[in-house]
Amino acid sequence: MRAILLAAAITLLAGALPASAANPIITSVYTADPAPLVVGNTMYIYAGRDEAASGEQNFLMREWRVLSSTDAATWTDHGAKASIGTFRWAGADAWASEVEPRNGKYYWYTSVNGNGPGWMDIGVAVGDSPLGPFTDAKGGPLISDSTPNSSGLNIDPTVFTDDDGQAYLYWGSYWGARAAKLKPNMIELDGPVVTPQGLDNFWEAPFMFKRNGLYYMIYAANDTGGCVTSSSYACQRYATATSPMGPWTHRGVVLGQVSSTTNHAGVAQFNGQWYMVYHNAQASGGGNFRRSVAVDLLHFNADGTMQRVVQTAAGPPPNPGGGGGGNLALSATASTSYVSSWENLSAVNNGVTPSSSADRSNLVYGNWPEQGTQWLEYTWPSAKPINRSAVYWFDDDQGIDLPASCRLQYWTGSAYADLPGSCGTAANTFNTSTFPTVSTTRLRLNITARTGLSTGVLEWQAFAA
Ligand code: FUB
Repeated sequence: MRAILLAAAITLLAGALPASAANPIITSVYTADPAPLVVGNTMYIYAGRDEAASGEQNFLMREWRVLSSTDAATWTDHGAKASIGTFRWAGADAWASEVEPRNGKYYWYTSVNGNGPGWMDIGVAVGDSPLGPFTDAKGGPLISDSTPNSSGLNIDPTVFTDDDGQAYLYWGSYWGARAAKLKPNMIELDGPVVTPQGLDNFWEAPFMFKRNGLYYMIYAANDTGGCVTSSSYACQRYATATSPMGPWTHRGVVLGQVSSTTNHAGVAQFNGQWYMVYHNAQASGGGNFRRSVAVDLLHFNADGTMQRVVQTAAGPPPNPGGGGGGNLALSATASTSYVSSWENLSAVNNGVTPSSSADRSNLVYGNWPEQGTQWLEYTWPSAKPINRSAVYWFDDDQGIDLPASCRLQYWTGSAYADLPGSCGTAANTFNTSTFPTVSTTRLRLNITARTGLSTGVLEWQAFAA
């Protein structure tokens, strides 16, 4: 008992509260406006804190907190790492924020109510680590109502740095999205404020990221044409572009209405899996001004469009990665002995987590009408240290069934060698097998069908040791 109390005391002294592995991810305080950032093997979420009393009809927000996880399922609250007091020129309203790394520093862009003319401003704090400590980086607002062509409400910054090092700031509310380039110092605009085109029904809360060379912008919209049941609520629509300043092409709704009126979200890839972080009013005693951060899986289709996020109470399963190495299948080239012409080999490593072995909502790989033993193989241009595989079988209850058996092999450089252990043939789950680390450019999955049947795979993962 004393040991347990001591451990609890040490945790409290360290200022970090362990949390549960379900949605909402933190229930000790109300948290809102989450923005994710992955650094190494940790996902951080930067979030505001809702302090409004029960029944109050206004935001009371005075600080920004940092949450972190190494498996995207169990979260630690590190407490407030910035607050209104971080900015001497500000006086209220610690609204939505986002952190962007650059040159070993972490720039925290915040919506905050300055003491000067106008209402909301965007400030920048900077720290040497994802947990700070953070101090005001500029000594005044980066964006205010006096910035030429600024938004009707200057809140909700999102900063994205492209591969060439150019950083972009998007922000805005009241249907007024705005964008500007940032100088390399990250605290000054580099050129005029522009009004991005193509963000259909934009209301507020932009969040920008890039995947496979395509730029994505998710943002809150509040139209009743497929977004929400009442315009006091919001959904997350999204648009894509081939250039960071647009023009953007609207693609649809990626997160439907949530239980709070506001809807604010961010996206991150972590250990090979994509996630959406957002907020809702689901915590006990929660409400529109007492919101809580939730995390759920985000899936992409083969054409780069996003599936609508399924909001869950359970949250995502733990994803500790392969010793921090992540799912190497995502960077592998897949090949096979046979794929049915109406099905897709690319299904096996498109990063999807199926909901069951009958899940046809994404691409599927199947080899009907071939029988006997068929194979799938991953190839990498250079050798990878691999010690874990996980395969999710496809079963269409027709010609494709769970396999009778399977066997993993790796390429030694001159021949295929068996990996020890069974690779598992269970339905509705990832069949995980671990083995002593091999360094190889090819991993092969041999699949032997049941008599008279063929086999299929929804997803096959391979993890780095
Ligand atoms: O939390 C205050 C404001 O509500 C945010 O800045 C908006 O995005 C909305 O979530």
